[in-house]
Amino acid sequence: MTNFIPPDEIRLVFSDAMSAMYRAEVPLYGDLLDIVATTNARALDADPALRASLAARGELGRLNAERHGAIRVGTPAELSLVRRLFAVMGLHPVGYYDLAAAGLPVHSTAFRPIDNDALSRCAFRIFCSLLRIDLIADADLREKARIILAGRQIVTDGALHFIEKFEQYGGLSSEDAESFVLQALETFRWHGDALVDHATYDAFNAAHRLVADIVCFRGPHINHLTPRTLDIDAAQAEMIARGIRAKSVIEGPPRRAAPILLRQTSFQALEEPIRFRDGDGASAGAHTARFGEIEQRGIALTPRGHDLYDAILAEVEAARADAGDYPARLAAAFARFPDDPAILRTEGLAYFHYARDASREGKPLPSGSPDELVDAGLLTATPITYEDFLPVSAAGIFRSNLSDANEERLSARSSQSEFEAALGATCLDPFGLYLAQEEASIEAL
Ligand code: OOG
Ligand code: NI
Repeated sequence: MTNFIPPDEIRLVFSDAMSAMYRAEVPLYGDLLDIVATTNARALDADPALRASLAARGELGRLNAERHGAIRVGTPAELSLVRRLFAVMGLHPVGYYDLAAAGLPVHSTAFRPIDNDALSRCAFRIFCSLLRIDLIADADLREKARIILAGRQIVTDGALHFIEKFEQYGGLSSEDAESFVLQALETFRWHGDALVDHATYDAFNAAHRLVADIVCFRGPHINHLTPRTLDIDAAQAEMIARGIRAKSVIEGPPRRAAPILLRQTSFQALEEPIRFRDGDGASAGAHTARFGEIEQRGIALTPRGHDLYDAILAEVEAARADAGDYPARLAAAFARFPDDPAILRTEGLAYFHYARDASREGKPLPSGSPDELVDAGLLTATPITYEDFLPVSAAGIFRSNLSDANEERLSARSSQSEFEAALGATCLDPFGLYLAQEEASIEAL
């Protein structure tokens, strides 16, 4: 059993297949990919040092490829099933995001590669949300949702067969992997035929647009894909110049010399024709769910750095309603967040990977703290990139794609333990992963 295909390779094939499927289903997404390719090429031309550093890390080849996508599942059984499906392609649950605080009846995790080699081979990941059915206030509607969800099967028999084979033998042959990808793709395909009649759709929609999107269809259609941009401000401006309805504000921190965490924006979800099951026949309707997003990542922050980030973001929260003023307010508020990698490091705000300076190759190092050795020019400290998501940003992305979504906070307890029970696994702690990476680099010295 040595001829298994590495999970990273299965993920690579799967993410390319998802991209092709989504471009065919949502043509405007193809335009977004075009904008990303154009603005990335411009950014590289304008900054030879950036080009050289990306080339050195082998990142130019898949520069414009998708970095993540998102789905929404309806039940604990569905969540644990997709966890097993994603494990076949080397994706594991990291982080817990409670979105009820932002008025969304879901909580989420990110299925992602956990080590650096895997990330550099294929960085694709899936942001996955689970419906909190208890947050549907109306008891009859809640029961109706439960029955509909219990009656659907989101993974094909073929995909299930390969998931079980993977679990039994610890891998898949190349032939099996190829069939698995084709079968797995079916779970995320768009289905224009709703599972419900028009009146039922309207009732779920009135409860929350997200509930209608999750409950009324055959499965968890991929609702967006997200390529990487090297200049999110330029890409956003280009979307607007081309007349694409872009989200009004870029989520996350402002533009900075030393980028931190994650900045994201999207084009707004399209209204698409669907068919309801009405009486003996079908009736026509429309549903708004699918969009395209872009992301730009920066350095991963320590808990201390995150706390400072959250505190500053909270100060400008009220200004979000005014899209024109928001970028300036955001930038002004973040003026007190250090914007120099050396300060981020010495103040313990961000994570770094330490290595011997080229001049010390093969020579022993004197004793001293990593910071002292960096100051002495004996070590280099390279920022570790943030590979996770941000709850406030995620809520902003959700909301801008659910027109007139209910804004009031849902008074639900954050329940990571319930989520993990549904998942059938624990969500890994992102901070733990970054710290382990930093410590391993120091250990190796
Ligand atoms: C997920 C929205 C969150 C992100 O990048 O923060 C997200 C969804 O709309 O299902 O994808
Ligand atoms: Ni996203």
